[in-house]
Amino acid sequence: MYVCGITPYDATHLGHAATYLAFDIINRYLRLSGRSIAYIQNITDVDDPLLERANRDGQDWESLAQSQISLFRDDMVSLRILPPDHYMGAVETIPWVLQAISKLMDRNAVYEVEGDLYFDISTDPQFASYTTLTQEEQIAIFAERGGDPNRSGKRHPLDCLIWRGKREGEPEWPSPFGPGRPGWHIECTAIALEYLAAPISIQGGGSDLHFPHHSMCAAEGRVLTDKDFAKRFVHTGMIGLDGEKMSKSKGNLKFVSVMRNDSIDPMALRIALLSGHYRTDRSWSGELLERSQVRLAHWRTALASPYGGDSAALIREIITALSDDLNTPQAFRAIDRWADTRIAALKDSAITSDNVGEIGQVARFLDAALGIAL
Ligand code: 5CA
Ligand code: ZN
Repeated sequence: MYVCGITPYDATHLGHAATYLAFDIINRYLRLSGRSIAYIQNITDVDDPLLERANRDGQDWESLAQSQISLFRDDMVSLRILPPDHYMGAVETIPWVLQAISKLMDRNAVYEVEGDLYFDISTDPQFASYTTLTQEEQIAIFAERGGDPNRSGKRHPLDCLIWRGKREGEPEWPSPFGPGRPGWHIECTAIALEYLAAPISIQGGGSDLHFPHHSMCAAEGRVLTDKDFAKRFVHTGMIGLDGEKMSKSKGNLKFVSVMRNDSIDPMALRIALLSGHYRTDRSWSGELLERSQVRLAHWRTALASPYGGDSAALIREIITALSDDLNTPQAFRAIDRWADTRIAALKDSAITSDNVGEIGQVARFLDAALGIAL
């Protein structure tokens, strides 16, 4: 499983957190069901938006990236997200990108425009076969997401940059094609194929990456390997705030680290972000956080209660829910019902060996399958 990682500025907002939580549930589910899984994630630690932010703030781009990566890692730990097996930055994987570019060149899929190298999308006859967007829409989104459809000298507006030649004031690395830095899409293609054989089982990320990013990776991967790049593309819905997508460009971000500093229990954030289905766009609100805090307290009370509740039935219900395209809302409703039963039993039960229940088993299962530590 390859999941697109952060560009390390303005991390970690609740949208990022929701996306990595969804893949954490997939990771846990596959491991629990006995599959072996290699989980790879990148860090886009050199790219236009990061350099622009560093310039804007008069900050060194490397120290900006390092500080945000370290914040992100602490946020992931606090949210109890299992770390990927390999977590690789673009800067440390430049040799893999150079290899991939050479191989694309061997396949006549690369051309030069004034010192910059472009991937020629026409070399993949299936380019964009996963999208229903018209070509006009593709070009508009490509431009929004850092593409340069109007640059003269390009063969096709959607051809994407894979090596950006040296520019004054920008970081650069030596290469057989002249000094420069890697383009965005080729970074994920190269890192994924270094660890995983095509077709990889899952390429994942937020739905904002569907086009162009994952279409470009798919096309580059197909030209590089003569195989499909991924068997499945898994895309998470966008988290919004007050009806708008939470994004760096809109500046309407809620940060996990700020909430942690405000002593908000990361388990309440985990419950809040997983209480909607991972594929749907959903909205963050103070009210959702409050409801999730109450829910967490309710589950904790239930766990501390000595009475009742059928733990085996609850575990079955959770597995059934997760097996249905990771239906965490349904799993959480099952936990609510189980908690209600245990708390209601407090009123009129006497402790007997029949109604104690396998409480340790429930706690361990919620931890293993849902990452929720009560
Ligand atoms: N570095 C690239 C991927 S190679 C990137 O998109 N970085 S990012 O920092 O912008 O986003 C990191 C991850 O969070 C991506 O998978 C992205 O799809 C996801 N994401 C970004 N904003 C949101 C949001 N509002 N809701 C849910 N997921 C989001
Ligand atoms: Zn990516």
